[in-house]
Amino acid sequence: MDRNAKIFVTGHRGMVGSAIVRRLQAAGYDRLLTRGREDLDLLDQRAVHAFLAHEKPDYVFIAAAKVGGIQANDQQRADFLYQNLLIEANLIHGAHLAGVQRLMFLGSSCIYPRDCPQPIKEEYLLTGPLEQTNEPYAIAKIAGIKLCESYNRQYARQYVSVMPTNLYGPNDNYDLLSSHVLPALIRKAHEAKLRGDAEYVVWGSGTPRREFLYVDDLADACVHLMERGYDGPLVNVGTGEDVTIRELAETVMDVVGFRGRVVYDRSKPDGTPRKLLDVSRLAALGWKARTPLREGMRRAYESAPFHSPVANP
Ligand code: GFB
Repeated sequence: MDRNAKIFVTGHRGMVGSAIVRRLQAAGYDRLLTRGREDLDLLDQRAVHAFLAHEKPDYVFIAAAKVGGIQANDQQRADFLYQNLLIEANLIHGAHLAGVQRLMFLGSSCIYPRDCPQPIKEEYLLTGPLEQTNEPYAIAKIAGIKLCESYNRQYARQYVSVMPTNLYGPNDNYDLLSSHVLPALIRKAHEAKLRGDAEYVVWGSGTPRREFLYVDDLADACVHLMERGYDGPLVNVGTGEDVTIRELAETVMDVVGFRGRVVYDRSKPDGTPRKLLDVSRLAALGWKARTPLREGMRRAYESAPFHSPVANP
């Protein structure tokens, strides 16, 4: 990527988009294009197409999406499917109409079949049924991957898809009903510590396994792939290591400094039992995750909106 390239990062206020912006700025890319929801509604096809036709960016990163944890995905099924389909269709087709040659689409590891072999290789896509709690979101993301692939095949575009594992870091969502597990546990452990509670509640059985990637590592991988170029159609981005939710809950307690015990609320869903990504394609492209889970968790906790270093030494 030329340092003078005009780069449109969508979702720049979200956890992923803001990390991509930080990473691009640190590398000296200074023609970044961003728009808040109040200025550009990504659900509005006409507005998105007009914006892209006018700005004609050289590169587009699609980090904008309706996202959330297991409960939000399960309960807001129509919103997750509809909004994600519109966002990606408007941006990908609009980019094509505006002559954008290079685009990166961000997906998620939940696009793979629920019970596929572990670790998950890119070629397992569409080889079996999906996990029910996030099927609408996964279907929308699979449609985005296929849009990219199809514009490449029909119009010789270079639209690539990256599939990150579960992410965490600065600008994460800490709302206990809609967040992912890691920010939820950080907040619950923090509040339990402040109240002097004896225990904190973790959803499900504690046995599912998840792989966690610090979002600045993801941003680094995205920029690496965009700079290097790759043929796709998709590439997994993860650490290659996973932990049980029980292990995660205990590490969170340690990092936050809450000395209680974990209780499990088994009325909440476990979701998919395991989704560990095979990251060998990414390794062959010259990239590896750097931030260990405990270190990333410490940074996430320090940057959490409710964390005050003075009140909580
Ligand atoms: O992170 P999470 O919401 O999403 O949940 P998924 C991961 C696991 O942590 C599940 C358990 O087994 C949850 O039951 N868990 C324990 C909790 N305590 C909590 C808690 O307080 N809050 C939450 N949220 N979980 C999402 C998908 O799946 O992952 C999305 O729904 C997307 O589509 C995203 O792919 C990365 O890993 O189950």
